[in-house]
Amino acid sequence: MSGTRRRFFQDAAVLGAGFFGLSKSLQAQNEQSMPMHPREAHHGNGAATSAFLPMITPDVADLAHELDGGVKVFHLVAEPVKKKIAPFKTIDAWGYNGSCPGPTIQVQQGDRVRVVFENRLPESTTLHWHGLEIPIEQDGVPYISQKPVAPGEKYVYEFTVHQEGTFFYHAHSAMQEMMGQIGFFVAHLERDYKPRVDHDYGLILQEWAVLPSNSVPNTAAMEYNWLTFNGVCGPMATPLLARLGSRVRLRIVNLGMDHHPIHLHGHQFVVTGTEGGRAPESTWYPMNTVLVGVAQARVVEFEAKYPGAWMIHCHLPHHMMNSMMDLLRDRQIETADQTEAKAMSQMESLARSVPFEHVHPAPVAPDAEKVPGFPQDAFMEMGMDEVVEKPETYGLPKNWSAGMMGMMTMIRVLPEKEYDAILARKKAPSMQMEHRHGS
Ligand SMILES: [Cu+2]
Repeated sequence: MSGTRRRFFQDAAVLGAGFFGLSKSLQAQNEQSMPMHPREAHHGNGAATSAFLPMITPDVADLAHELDGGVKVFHLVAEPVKKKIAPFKTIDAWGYNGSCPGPTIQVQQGDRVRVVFENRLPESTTLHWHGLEIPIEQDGVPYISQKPVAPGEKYVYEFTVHQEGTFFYHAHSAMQEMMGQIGFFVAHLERDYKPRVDHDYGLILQEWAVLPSNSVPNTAAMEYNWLTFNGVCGPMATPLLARLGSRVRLRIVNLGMDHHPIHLHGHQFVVTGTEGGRAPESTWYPMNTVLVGVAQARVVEFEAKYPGAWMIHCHLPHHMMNSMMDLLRDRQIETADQTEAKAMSQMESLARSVPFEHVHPAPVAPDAEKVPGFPQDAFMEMGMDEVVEKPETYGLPKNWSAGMMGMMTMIRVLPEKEYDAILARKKAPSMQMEHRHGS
């Protein structure tokens, strides 16, 4: 794309924002005079030097690129990945470059992109560029647009990205998709939209059917017992961070069998984009739950107005839990009737057998087992703060991890000092250790 054409798109975007956008952009300019440095939190290496604000994919790395003339060259390798999705569950997923989901690719609108793809899977595969308007030879559909890439073979994709927005790459084979073969492909504007955001985060929604004592996902299943954001369940998902008063963008994509209503606590957001790019501001209206359907991207933005640790989670009840059945291992479920005392004691012993130190912080009534239906969540809620400790969890209330399960993470809206304290811990991980030993 020529510079003139690119400028036209940017001008159109700013004009399209209208009066509301104008006042917001003035406000954003004022915010810029405040010491806000969200870029310092970014650990990606592919796009960190660009003018646009890179997206952060918590728990997933960015894919670095090299330049060949004007072409950004990426290397992607499809391969099996041992993936720890919860402290007590590691699965045999398939992904890219040792990562599941695959590493995040970030480019700029107008870029020429080359992806040197290598297949180290035991079967043939391709790479599809979901949502991108590219020539048919680059579409990555086996037999239709190309020959399947055989095990051990390489294939080179190359195209110009004339769109902006939230896209993704995935294998174009149903079972491989359900083995985990997806990654972000984000195309940025040269400068951000107005109002500009201070934080930009990406979440990939996936679901897994893995039987107890098994590590291989059942890709033919219709029911799922493990639900992940960026390949990890709560409480392993790394909390998102936002400075109090900042504007946050969340990009959410779904490649699974179910649609996920993603809910944000304590704030209202607007949907500013889909898998097709930016939505006009006239279409924005306040909400706090957005249904992210299969193959869709939903981009939401909000002002982080209220300090606290605010949940972001799928609201389907079965997607808000981890599979306790895994703790059964080689034992059998003796009864499915929860009113039986035997079932209750089994669940309790199950919960106690988790192979690391944890607590069940919520009290139960002395005669709980006399109440039909008990237990429900009593032994599901496991405090394991130390097991999942990292700089981003610093300062959370004791036993916070007992409230996090399944497709669940949080955004911590933090006043200046607390935000900076966590940033300091991210830069010097040893501080985290000192804290643990000192307390
Ligand atoms: Cu869900």
